[in-house]
Amino acid sequence: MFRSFYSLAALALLFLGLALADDKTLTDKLVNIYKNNTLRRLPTTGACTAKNIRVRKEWGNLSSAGRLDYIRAVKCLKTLPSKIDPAKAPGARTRYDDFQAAHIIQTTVVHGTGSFFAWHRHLIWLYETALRNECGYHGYQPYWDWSKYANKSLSANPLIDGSATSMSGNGKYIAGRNGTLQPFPIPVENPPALYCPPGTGGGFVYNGPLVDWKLNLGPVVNNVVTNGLHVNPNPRADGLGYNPRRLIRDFNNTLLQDNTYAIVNKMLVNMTSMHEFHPYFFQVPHTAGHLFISGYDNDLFTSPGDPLFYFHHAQVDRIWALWQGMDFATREFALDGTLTMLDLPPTRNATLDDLMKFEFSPDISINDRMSPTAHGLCYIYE
Ligand SMILES: *[C@@H]1O[C@H](CO)[C@@H](O)[C@H](O)[C@H]1NC(C)=O
Ligand SMILES: *[C@@H]1O[C@H](CO)[C@@H](O)[C@H](O)[C@H]1NC(C)=O
Ligand SMILES: *[C@@H]1O[C@H](CO)[C@@H](O)[C@H](O)[C@H]1NC(C)=O
Ligand SMILES: *[C@@H]1O[C@H](CO)[C@@H](O)[C@H](O)[C@H]1NC(C)=O
Ligand SMILES: *[C@@H]1O[C@H](CO)[C@@H](O)[C@H](O)[C@H]1NC(C)=O
Ligand SMILES: *[C@@H]1O[C@H](CO)[C@@H](O)[C@H](O)[C@H]1NC(C)=O
Ligand SMILES: *[C@@H]1O[C@H](CO)[C@@H](O)[C@H](O)[C@H]1NC(C)=O
Ligand SMILES: [Cu+2]
Repeated sequence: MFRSFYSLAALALLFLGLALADDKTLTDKLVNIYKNNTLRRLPTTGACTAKNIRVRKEWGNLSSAGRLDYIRAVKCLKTLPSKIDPAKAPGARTRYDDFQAAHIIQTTVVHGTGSFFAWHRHLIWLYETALRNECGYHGYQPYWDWSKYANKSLSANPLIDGSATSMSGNGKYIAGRNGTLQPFPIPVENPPALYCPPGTGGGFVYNGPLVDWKLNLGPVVNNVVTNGLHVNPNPRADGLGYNPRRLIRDFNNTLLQDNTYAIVNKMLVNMTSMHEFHPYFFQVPHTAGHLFISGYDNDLFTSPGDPLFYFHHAQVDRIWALWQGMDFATREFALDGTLTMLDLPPTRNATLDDLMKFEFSPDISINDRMSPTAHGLCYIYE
């Protein structure tokens, strides 16, 4: 009760006091409230305390050595053998592919559903753990702060500036393209479709550490509108066959107008119920971040083929954690959504007891991935 009162009082004060402050200042204040609320309820001894909690940082806040260590570890995952049952994903060749395979298999039940946030929270944690335990990475999963770079040139973001300490840059520009249209993945009447305009790349990634990056799985979605480069279809309809190819990107900064500090603030302060927060977040800023990266050969199913996926989804996880941390009493265990994407076709609401599947890793309940500081998790975002 006290905690809840404290948080609401703090939010009310922010309303009055900071109405005129700029958007970034308000986001910083909200981050501090989240950190405060997260740290002050941790026990002083035990597995997760304010002293030993792991800190996930914005990529620009990692040292050069930290960035190089991360890049090395991601490339290492691409050299280790796959562990997933080959009957599930015969095209998976590397450890990196396992995570993408799990995402492809689970796509239609973990997007626009009640498990969307919790499922991706666990996937990122499994990925971070593999980078650390199997490839000797010393840090934690960094995130991409969309808002920080939303109105700047692409080269202002050290994550994607194409330098040796970035995750590589844009794809080579290909003019005269039409954009893509992703059909809804489940057969329903009058299905919604997702259009992505052509951006500023469209070709293969040509600079930075990922120039030789190979995708093995997918694509799954056959884009209705053709684009710049021909992408061989996967030998299997489910996209889980072997289809080695290079990485395509098609950055478009304009799409990040849906990801500004003002929008983040509105979500954290004014979207007080999960029933407002989840559909908006899933459909607008989350989708915009994906479409920023690429419009084609980077569909809803196969998007973890590009390592930028984990930075985007760490930021999605961060904004959810911030939202929860504004007022744990009312928000920590809030769920919204059913078992089917956008409730098409209609199904029952998801519950905390529902199990989520990871294919190469044991099932886990939604309940056990609601908190970043419980059930074996212990991290906070800067
Ligand atoms: C965080 O908590 C400390 C004391 O625990 C307090 O002094 C500080 O003002 C708090 N900051 C925010 C942003 O609430
Ligand atoms: C980027 O996205 C905007 C907004 O959807 C669109 O108008 C524009 O055509 C896209 N492409 C480029 C190169 O700006
Ligand atoms: C774009 O669409 C037009 C009209 O449908 C078509 O003629 C053209 O071939 C398409 N361009 C590409 C690159 O596919
Ligand atoms: C970016 O610029 C546009 C147009 O000038 C403005 O409306 C928007 O608020 C700006 N966004 C950020 C994050 O500064
Ligand atoms: C929340 O909504 C109120 C009323 O519409 C508005 O004045 C305020 O600016 C909003 N706050 C944020 C952070 O968007
Ligand atoms: C399902 O959840 C929504 C809000 O997310 C709620 O309005 C609705 O009443 C719930 N349905 C049932 C049957 O509990
Ligand atoms: C980056 O690190 C500095 C110094 O530790 C900190 O003050 C700042 O808040 C961090 N920025 C972000 C975006 O986390
Ligand atoms: Cu996803």
